[in-house]
Amino acid sequence: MTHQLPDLPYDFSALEPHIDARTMEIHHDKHHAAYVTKLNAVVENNAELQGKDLVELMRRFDSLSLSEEDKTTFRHNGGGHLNHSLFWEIMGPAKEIDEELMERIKSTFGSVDSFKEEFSHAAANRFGSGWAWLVDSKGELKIYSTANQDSPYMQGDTPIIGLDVWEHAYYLKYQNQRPAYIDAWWNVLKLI
Ligand code: MN3
Repeated sequence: MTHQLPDLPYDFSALEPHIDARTMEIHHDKHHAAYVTKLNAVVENNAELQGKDLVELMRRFDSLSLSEEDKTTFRHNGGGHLNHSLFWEIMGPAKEIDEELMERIKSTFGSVDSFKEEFSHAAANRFGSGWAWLVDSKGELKIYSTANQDSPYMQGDTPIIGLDVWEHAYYLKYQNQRPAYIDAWWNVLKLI
């Protein structure tokens, strides 16, 4: 197997009460695991995807010569694997403030509060399933959202902070209250 499900770097319950243990367990053990399984299946069928770095492949997604069906499978599951692998790492039960990132955020968005406001707006207004992102885009910080599991690497950007706003990320605890989940999530984002 080429790609592997990373271990969660903390217990399922570590992000309580903001994200509940059952949601974390299903999200990691079922959803993320399924992306990895389907990614490995499409890699196995396409030599073009074998032995290559996933980020590198995603950066040149448009030029991949897979069948349309395999390209869609790779987009959803390669993106899903990359996005969730980052998501687990940027969260934690205790803050580990990234001072350099904080300074960049302040100089780009004016203040941490205005950054949070703009990011939360992008997350709340992503229609349907997707992600909100803080990315490095050619040296500049930018906020936007993507649909489904589309990765910022597909447009040449590097994701720094990503928030999963698929219903599977919050529905057990927050039901249809996505803004309440977004508000709570800032408590478990360890970087800022
Ligand atoms: Mn998810």
